[in-house]
Amino acid sequence: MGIPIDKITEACDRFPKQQGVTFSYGTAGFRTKGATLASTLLRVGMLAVLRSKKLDGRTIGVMITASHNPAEDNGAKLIDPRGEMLDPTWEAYATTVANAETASDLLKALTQLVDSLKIDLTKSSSVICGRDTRPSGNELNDALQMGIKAMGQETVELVDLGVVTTPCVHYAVKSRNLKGEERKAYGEPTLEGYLSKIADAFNQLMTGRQSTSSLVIDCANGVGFSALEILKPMISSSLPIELVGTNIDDPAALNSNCGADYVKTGQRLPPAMTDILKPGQRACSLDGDADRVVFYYLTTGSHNAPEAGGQVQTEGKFRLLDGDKIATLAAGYIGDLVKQAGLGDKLKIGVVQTAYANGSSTAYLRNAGLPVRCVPTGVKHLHHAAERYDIGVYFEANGHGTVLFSPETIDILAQFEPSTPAQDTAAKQLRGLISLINQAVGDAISDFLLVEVILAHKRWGPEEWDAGYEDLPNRLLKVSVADRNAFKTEDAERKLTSPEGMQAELDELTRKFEKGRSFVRPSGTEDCVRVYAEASTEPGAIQLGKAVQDLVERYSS
Ligand code: G16
Repeated sequence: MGIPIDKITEACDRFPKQQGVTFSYGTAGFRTKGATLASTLLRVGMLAVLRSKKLDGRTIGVMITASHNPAEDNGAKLIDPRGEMLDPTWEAYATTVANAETASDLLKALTQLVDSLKIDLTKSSSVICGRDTRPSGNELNDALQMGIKAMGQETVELVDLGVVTTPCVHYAVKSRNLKGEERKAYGEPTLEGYLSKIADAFNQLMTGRQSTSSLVIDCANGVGFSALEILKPMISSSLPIELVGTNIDDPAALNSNCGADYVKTGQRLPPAMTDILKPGQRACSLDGDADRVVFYYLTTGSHNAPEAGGQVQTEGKFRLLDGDKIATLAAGYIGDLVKQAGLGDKLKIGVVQTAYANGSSTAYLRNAGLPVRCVPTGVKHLHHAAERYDIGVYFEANGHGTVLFSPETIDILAQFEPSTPAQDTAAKQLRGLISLINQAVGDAISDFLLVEVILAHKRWGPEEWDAGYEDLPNRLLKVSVADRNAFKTEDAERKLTSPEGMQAELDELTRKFEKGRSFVRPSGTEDCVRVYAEASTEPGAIQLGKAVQDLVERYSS
């Protein structure tokens, strides 16, 4: 049985590739203007079928989203059978197939793939797809499904989850690839199945605890709102939530003046929170597909500000609790539970960060005796690194992350026989966390519930959480350049190898600032170069950021 030439050709005629446009599978899959992507989604559908056939019919996922990017952008992520990101070797195949200009180029590329990987086309295949609220989502979904059907013919099982969050698709893929009792224990592969699984775990973990106040959640005017409307009544007895950023009917509102990226990059409150958030109340922002979250609050009184020489009296000052703060909170709490269970010698915890992690967070974790690894940006890199630990905590500063419990750790906890009531309580907590925390990928919803559980158990408000360490002042800048690919990096993106000579200049600049640290890397999701700068003082961070921005502009002109 060969590839279905007629159907592929027909599908290619319906969704032709724009000549001269080059697509690449970047940090989080394909991502660009939604209007140019139909041909890519068609090919992603075909590739998903081949990947499934190659893996004996195991379910593969496709999520149509551009996450934190503006509404006119869109993208596609392929999801592997355990709910993890696509195997890196297939990223290259995806790029090749997406760039085949004509139907005959595409047929050639697909045939080559089938031959070289010895894919048995008679095998059945299974694909689950979902999309966020973007206006281009429907057309791209049509293209995707046409690609799936063209390649899968009568042997494909296709499940369309509709408009859902990205983590829901990851979860559903993992669930669908489990069988019988295992699936029953893990949860049903639907949005409702997912939300009721984490709501049950959350309510269990919150038994006898009370949140200090309601949590205000900015849904970024995206799909997170639809999911939270379903979740809200399920958790209302443990945690009252107030939703803002709920306008999913106006496409232009998505991620605009709201959302995790707006808050983290600008270190500011979303305008919709201004009249709602009270000092000392917890708030968080999701992004457009609800796979990342950052927390924040307004101060109630004095806070520690080394840049101003110690304690300063302020009320209503914005304070960010980003992915680094979530990682330190989670690693500390889980580490304590492991010790309380008497498993400190058996279960080792490690933390994975990227170069964007604030220097203070890394120092704090190391001082606490935790191993910390730095890997390149992208959930796929963090996830794999975290899998090496018994319990791997990974978070990007921008709020992407989760906590992974290795299969051996899950077994140890399942079979654990406590010697004391305290050990029993700690082990139960850990087992509850495994159900609450998305083990396939970071999820804004599961992550904010995790934070709420920890704060409720510690009886902490946001200020107590924040007091762990003081972030070094920092700046995150986007610089438009003619060709971002001219900027190449090594050492987990902390050093530039190209343009030649630029890293030496950057080092020289950085040395001028106390605790100065800066790096430059091309974005994998936007057409820009990102600059990160931190220093011991606020003016220092601003000055260093600006100087590095000037350097980027000079080298790109
Ligand atoms: C994606 C990735 C993240 C990454 C972010 C920014 O997030 O999943 O791992 O941190 O892009 O990447 P870059 O700096 O390369 O543009 P999202 O929320 O857009 O899917």
